[in-house]
Amino acid sequence: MFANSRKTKLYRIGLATLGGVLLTLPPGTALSLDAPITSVLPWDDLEGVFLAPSSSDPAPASIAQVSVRTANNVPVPNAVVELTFVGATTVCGDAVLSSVTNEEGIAQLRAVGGGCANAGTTRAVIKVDGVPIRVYGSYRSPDFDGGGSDGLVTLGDLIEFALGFGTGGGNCHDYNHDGVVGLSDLTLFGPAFVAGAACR
Ligand SMILES: [Ca+2]
Ligand SMILES: [Ca+2]
Repeated sequence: MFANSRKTKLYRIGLATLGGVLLTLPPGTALSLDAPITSVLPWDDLEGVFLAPSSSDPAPASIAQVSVRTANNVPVPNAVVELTFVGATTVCGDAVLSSVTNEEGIAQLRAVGGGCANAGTTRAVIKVDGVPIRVYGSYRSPDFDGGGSDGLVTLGDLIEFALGFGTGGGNCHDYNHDGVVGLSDLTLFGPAFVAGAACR
């Protein structure tokens, strides 16, 4: 039930933003989506974007499936899905920040990179055909050593993770936004560190 209310909140943010965009669009601009039914998984569940530098076995949480459907629940193919960040982010060359929905209305984004941005009303935005459908308040990554990101998950990031373990309060390594750096975050940090994730 909590998850549903969270998703409803995200969707309302999307709709509110959509309303703002509609008011600012030039006259005559056509929109292919009126009130889209969308999901962005797993980032909706994590309540933010999870980035990880490149590795041979990419972190599943860094790969998002964006589902776009009309208000009547019909898949929307050929829609351009774009992800942008607001803040100091490291984006690796093999990141996929723009994609097109297939016949099932699904597009895949790959947040390959690092960095952390918190305490912002707009830190990451996903648009469909230019219309914002998600506005996330943060993005987080194992590649963050307390000062920034360098495209590598190394000892400095491990130290920062370890220092934060068991604490909360908006820590950059609380990837699932449950208020504490815990075991669920370790399952995301560990593989990136062990694999020596590094930007290509
Ligand atoms: Ca790093
Ligand atoms: Ca957590």
